[in-house]
Amino acid sequence: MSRLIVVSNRVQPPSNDPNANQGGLAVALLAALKEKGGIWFGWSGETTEKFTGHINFQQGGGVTTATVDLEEQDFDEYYNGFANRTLWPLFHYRIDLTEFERDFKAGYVRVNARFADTVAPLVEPDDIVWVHDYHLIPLGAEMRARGMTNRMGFFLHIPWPPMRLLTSLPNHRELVESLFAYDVVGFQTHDWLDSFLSYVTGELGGTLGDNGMVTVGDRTIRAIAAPIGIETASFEKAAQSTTARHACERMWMSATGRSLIVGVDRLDYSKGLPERFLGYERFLASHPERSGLVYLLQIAPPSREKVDTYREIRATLDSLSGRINGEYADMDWVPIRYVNKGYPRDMLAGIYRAARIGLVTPLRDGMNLVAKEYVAAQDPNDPGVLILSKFAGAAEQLTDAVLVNPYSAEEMSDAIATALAMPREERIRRWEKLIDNVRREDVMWWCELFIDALNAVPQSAEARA
Ligand code: ADQ
Repeated sequence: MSRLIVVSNRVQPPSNDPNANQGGLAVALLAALKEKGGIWFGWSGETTEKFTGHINFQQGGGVTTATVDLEEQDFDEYYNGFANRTLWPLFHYRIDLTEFERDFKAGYVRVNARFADTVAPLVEPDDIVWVHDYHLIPLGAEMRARGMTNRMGFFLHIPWPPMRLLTSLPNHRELVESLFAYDVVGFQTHDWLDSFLSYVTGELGGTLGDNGMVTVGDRTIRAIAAPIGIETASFEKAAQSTTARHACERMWMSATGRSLIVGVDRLDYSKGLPERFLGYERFLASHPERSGLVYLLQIAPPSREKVDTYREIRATLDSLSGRINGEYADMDWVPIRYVNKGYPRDMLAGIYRAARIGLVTPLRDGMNLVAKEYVAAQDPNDPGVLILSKFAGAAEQLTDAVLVNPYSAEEMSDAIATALAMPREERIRRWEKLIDNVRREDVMWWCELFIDALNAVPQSAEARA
């Protein structure tokens, strides 16, 4: 049986501790690796003076991980540079924040080549290789250039931008053409897939065949939509754990009868946090009868703090929450509780369960797992309401949420009012449809969907050519 080689920017080390705070993606990939055998390769998160290619292997829970350190310059140009200052904003439609620097691109190409050099000796001819995310788009082409003929797939966790935006990237053709080194390329939604296909036909003169087959020049690949899910069963269980119950009770006690609205996001401009605060402010202004009866808990742990735009968003939110609280708070009530830290998964599940509304309003998001976690954590007899941005990938599956345009403070305000007034029967009716999807299309389903697509690719390079 062929082994699975997973390559991503960062690697989650396997852990035998059941309370370890592992994300759903790590859990799914580790489970797939355990079943098929193989290796998870990526950056250790550490920097070193000179790149050596020395691999640190770790074993645990039946899985092997392999990590390498990168140079400080790689960290600046590849990770903080091309990945997070160029591709991340551009792919989230933020051309105003996108930085175009030749050094960033050079660092990106260099690190992808280093990854290829380091991983190539670990891969056996029958292995299937699954590469993750925007950090590693050219890795497939680099591996092919080193003679690897394995079946290879690539999954993009973030949106694919519209053609006109993508063409503003210098050398955009080279980047997209490099995707044709893979055999299967996956996107979170049909929307992102369609944007990719329209670029390929419009810019690269590609042609579309049956079953997602796409041809450019002499290369044919399969492009699919494969929406990522969460570890639903275990999240539902987490929401009923003792820790979750305590967190839930703590929230209720501190709420003293007020309705809780919760937001949980990495502190990132794509998550639409200032717009969310402004939408909530509009709600407070237009619904004075609700004053003192509701509050917003926004949990937002900082991320990517070496990038200026991330420091700026933090300053914006500090001042916005201060202004709104200054204007509306009373001696026994603050309308926004704004917390900059992370919580363990069980506790988070309890907080979700205590909330009457889950407010998930990114301006653009590949999928958004918080929306799915909020649904999984609800009490089936008295579920809360999910308010979800139309521009999150999750909106393609979670159509029974209250869908909003996150740019419109008025729509956000109306949605909050609707959700607070929503009768229990309607909340239950909507939630049952939402949980049905979150259970069916969970993270293992996603993982199998992608691996099945890769397994369906003819094994020999000649047959694929
Ligand atoms: P992210 O942009 O990181 O992921 P998201 O999908 O929402 O966004 O996942 C965030 C995860 O972090 C969730 O599991 C959430 O519980 C956790 N988290 C957030 N705040 C936390 C806190 N304060 N404490 C503890 N945990 C917290 C990228 C893409 C998404 C895509 C995922 C997976 O941007 O669109 O859904 O990858 O493909």
